[in-house]
Amino acid sequence: MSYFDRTSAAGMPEGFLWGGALAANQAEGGWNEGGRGMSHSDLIPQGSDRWDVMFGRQKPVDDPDRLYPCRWGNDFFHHWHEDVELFAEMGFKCLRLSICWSRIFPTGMETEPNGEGLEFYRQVFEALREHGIEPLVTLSHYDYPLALVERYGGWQSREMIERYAHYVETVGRAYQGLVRYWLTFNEINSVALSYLNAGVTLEDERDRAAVTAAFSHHMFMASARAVEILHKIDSANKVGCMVAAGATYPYRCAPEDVWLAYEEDRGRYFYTDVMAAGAYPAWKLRALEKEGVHVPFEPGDTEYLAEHTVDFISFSYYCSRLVCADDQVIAEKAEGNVFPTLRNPYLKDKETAWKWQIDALGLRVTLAGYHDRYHLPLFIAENGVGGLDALEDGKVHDAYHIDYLRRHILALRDAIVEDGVDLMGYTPWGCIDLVSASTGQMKKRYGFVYVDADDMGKGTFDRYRKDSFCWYQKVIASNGEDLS
Ligand code: BGP
Repeated sequence: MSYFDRTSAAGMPEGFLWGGALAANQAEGGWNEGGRGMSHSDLIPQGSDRWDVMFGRQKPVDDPDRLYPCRWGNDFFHHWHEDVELFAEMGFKCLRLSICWSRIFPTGMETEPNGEGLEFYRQVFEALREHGIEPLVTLSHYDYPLALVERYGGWQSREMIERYAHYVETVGRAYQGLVRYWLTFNEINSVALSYLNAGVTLEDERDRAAVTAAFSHHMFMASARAVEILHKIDSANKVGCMVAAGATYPYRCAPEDVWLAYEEDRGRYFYTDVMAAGAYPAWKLRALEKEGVHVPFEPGDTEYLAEHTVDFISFSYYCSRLVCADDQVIAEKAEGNVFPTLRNPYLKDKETAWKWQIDALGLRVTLAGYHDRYHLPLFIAENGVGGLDALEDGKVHDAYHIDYLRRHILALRDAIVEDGVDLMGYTPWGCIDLVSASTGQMKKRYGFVYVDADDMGKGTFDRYRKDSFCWYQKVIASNGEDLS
């Protein structure tokens, strides 16, 4: 029997947090309701320039003739009651969701929070708890109050740390006892490519290195600040970081390729080295010095980062990556999550509707990598495959989705049982269909639950259980023993 033909992941630990993940910017909608302020993600348009805006190469503008899918998402804002019921029916032990900062502080500058916003999340968290579902809350998932972004140029400014700290303190106090697991920034390493994830638009690429170093440093300091604040509020709080992960493979066994793959992974580990191990690694400091890039360290920053490291590491995993040191070698590029990669010929037959490759064993490699390096608890905060689903007679047959998840659950089971990885939980991405971050489409679907809405935001927004819904319910009920 081959590795992925198994139909049982027996041996999963008791209390494992099975669940699903979503984020305010892609699910919530209700962008101009409940006293919410405008968020910078409300200005990421559909269309050919979407990537230019997202990558921070073009300034986002509010154009009445354009469509901005984050403004409607899957309308969780109006459907959360039934969504929580559906998650409970599947047996979720955990739901990863994010708080929209501008729902709490509409411009980010207020001293007093928006009561309606606080109340909204309170009700959601309470409903989750009533069903025994542990909320895992991302404090910042690709959205900042637009006013802050405009005022400070995003995380380029150190002022952002104070605004973020005030927000974290507010929600930390408001939800004390309701929320125990927190993530500071979604996919923090994505800022290396997508400056807008740091609230930055950089029309002049010449400043790239210095600006990147500055906003990354400020985000690290803010993340450490969140750790300090949340620990002070409640010593039971567990605070994690979140990175876009995926081990890098060398295209050939040429030492140059092996070294390049090592360098790529080291670049990914840089973020967890700072947030989990508490220091900038030597290679990074030397590289910055060589480039003549100044990191805006202030007195005490080094000690502060060392003191307030995270309790656990969470990451998204969609696929491994592949690199080659020689441009002359014929290697195709592949589509993938955030970071570019070459197309891996060994994964060739497993490509999906959006051409993201599938490598379940790569999840085990990735888990082992983090475990061996940091010896901290880990959390798979995102994983999944976006596909085209058809609703027919109220049913959706998404066998490809089940197959993807089954393979990845086998891999994570082996990481736990065979490799001794301390894995807290697994929250597949987009557990209910939502708007895609990269394409802005609704038709790129990850969910166990189908949402009747199209790319234009039209539809009934009614919810339907897919085949994968019943399958995952069985997986959770058997604690992974039954993957059939
Ligand atoms: C990650 C993001 C998520 C989510 C996911 C899937 O990078 O953290 O927000 O969107 O990727 O990507 P996409 O929506 O582009 O398919």
